Amino acid sequence: SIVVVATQNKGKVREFTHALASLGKEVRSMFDYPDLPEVVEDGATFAENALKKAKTVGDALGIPVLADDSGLCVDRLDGAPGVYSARYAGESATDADNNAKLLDALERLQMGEDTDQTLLSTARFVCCLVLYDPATGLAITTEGSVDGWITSQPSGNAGFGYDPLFYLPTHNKTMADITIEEKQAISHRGEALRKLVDQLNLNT
Ligand code: ITT
Repeated sequence: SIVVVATQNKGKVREFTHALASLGKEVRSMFDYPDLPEVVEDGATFAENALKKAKTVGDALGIPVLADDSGLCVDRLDGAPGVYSARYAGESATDADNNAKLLDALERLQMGEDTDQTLLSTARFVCCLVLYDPATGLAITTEGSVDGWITSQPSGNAGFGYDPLFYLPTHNKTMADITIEEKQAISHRGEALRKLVDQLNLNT
């Protein structure tokens, strides 16, 4: 069967496709449905934005839709970029732009200090998933997170977004150095998805 994910992020599509294949599900994304209404992501929280995406696309298609709103919260930046993670360096920022801006912000903070640390701050990835059914108006929400450090030495080509800067002490690698299977086992998205599947199984 098919699962529609209300996303235009190719990295997310790859991860959902991989995770849901083992459950016999085929993933479709917003790339497969032209002429969808524009989603306005102006919520103050991941949960609000995930619900907005799921509702906009679910109501337009008339079928249940899954949405993912996620981001990186950096402690030394008081939780930024947070809900602004995708457009941290501007409205049409690339992953490279956002990563450069993050390192710049943290390296500026370090300038006044007498240290030269590689690990610049603790941080966490957060993922909020919403599964919305337009037939009932009901939405199921789950959340996952993973703790790590922002490293001044980017590494790895796997994953997407801030993954090359997100150092995992448990692996002595960045999130972009590990495989998609390893990422799924520990990531914010993997955790949120397992919680969602658990809830759906409980309700059937
Ligand atoms: P959609 O709204 O179309 O799903 P988006 O990229 O705009 O795509 P978000 O608004 O949820 O998605 O922004 C999340 C940003 O946070 C994303 O662009 C990445 O920069 C970052 N991010 C989220 N999950 C990540 C992950 O697993 N690894 C690296 N960066 C991640």
